[in-house]
Amino acid sequence: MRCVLKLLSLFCLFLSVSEHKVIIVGLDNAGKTTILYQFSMNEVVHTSPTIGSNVEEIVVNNTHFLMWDIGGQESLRSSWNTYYTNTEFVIVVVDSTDRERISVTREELYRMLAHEDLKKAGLLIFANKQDVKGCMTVAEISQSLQLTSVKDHQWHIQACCALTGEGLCQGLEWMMSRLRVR
Ligand code: G3D
Ligand code: MG
Repeated sequence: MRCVLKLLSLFCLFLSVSEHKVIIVGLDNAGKTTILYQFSMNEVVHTSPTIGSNVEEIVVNNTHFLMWDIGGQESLRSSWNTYYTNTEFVIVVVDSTDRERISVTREELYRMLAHEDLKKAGLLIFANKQDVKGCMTVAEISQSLQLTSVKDHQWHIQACCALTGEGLCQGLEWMMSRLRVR
């Protein structure tokens, strides 16, 4: 019996070590759900505004990510923190065409980074919709989000286009590289 329990706890440990929890946040319309489905199915799906959350398991080179796509409308943002426990990576999706609301993203970003449950989480920012002419560049978004002032979290910003999938793999690779150096 003791042996069975030990095996069971080792198995649980294995599961908890091999699966990494990721939350995908950002304002509504940023492209979160499109990104999640690109990761999970490699195809463009027709999304509708997410009420609550979607979750998918993504496996890359034997590394399992459990990705939660959380609704970004203003009314839902206050409940983001219910998803934070055990989160290893936060993916913030920015609509690079939405200059008006980048300051709202910044406020939400710093509110999140200050949260106790995300103290150790890595931060990946996707500058999405890079296919749209005249959109903000990675440099502009970094500056607006004041990323150089983020010292207590590992972070990376990646340009992408969720419609074609361009840039998404590089983002995942950064996450994998963070896991390797732990
Ligand atoms: P959300 O989950 O963050 O709210 P969605 O966002 O994934 O639902 O995407 C919102 C809209 O942006 C969708 O358009 C989607 O097709 C579009 N979109 C997502 N990524 C990109 C991108 O990289 N480039 C462009 N041009 N559009 C993108 P609709 O028209 O379906 O509302
Ligand atoms: Mg959505």
